[in-house]
Amino acid sequence: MEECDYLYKIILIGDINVGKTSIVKRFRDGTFDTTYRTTIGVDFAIRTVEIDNKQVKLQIWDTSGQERFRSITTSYFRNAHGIMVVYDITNKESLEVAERWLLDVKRVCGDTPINLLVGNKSDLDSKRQVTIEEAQSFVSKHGMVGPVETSAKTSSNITQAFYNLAQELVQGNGASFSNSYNQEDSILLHRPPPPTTWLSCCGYTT
Ligand code: G3D
Ligand code: MG
Repeated sequence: MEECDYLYKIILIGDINVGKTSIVKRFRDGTFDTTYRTTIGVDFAIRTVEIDNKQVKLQIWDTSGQERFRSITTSYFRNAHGIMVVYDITNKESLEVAERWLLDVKRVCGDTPINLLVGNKSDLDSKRQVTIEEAQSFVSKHGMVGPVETSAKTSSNITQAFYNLAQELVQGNGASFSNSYNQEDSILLHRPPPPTTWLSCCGYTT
């Protein structure tokens, strides 16, 4: 089995329709499509990246922004190392919703996870409602990292956003693979990858 140096649990949170599923799909498969279904509760992706010569495995949880899944979703925050708080740069209200999710994270996890603010749909700059300065002040107010503006549609900054978060986690001396991998913490609504890939540490890269 291939070795990996770190494993981090990363959760994407934010309002419905900001592009969380599209971001995960773009990062995992390198594609953007408009035909997939609405996220039911929580979905799952995994990818290994190299940071400072270390193999860093990211276990990425894509949550639904729908209120009716809120209690399920918050149960996933437990043991998260990194959170991507996603809003849509063309929708000011989505930043306010992001703040509510962030407060949920703080309630469940305290200050343990590193929170990265991600403003998605940067390709729609002409419809922008949230300036980069507003995003920066949100970051300062909540002790986050970022902001990073992404577009799942054009792929702009998607990889960068995950690398930024992974880098922060590695530099923050995050948990090692053996310490952080606890399948007991997972409640799966969608099945994870098949067992052969699930069981191999860094073997599953797409
Ligand atoms: P969610 O998982 O946060 O609910 P989705 O969001 O990934 O399901 O995306 C919601 C809608 O926004 C989708 O449009 C999707 O195509 C679109 N979208 C996601 N990311 C981007 C982006 O970076 N730029 C643009 N222009 N659109 C994006 P539909 O029309 O299928 O509802
Ligand atoms: Mg979704």
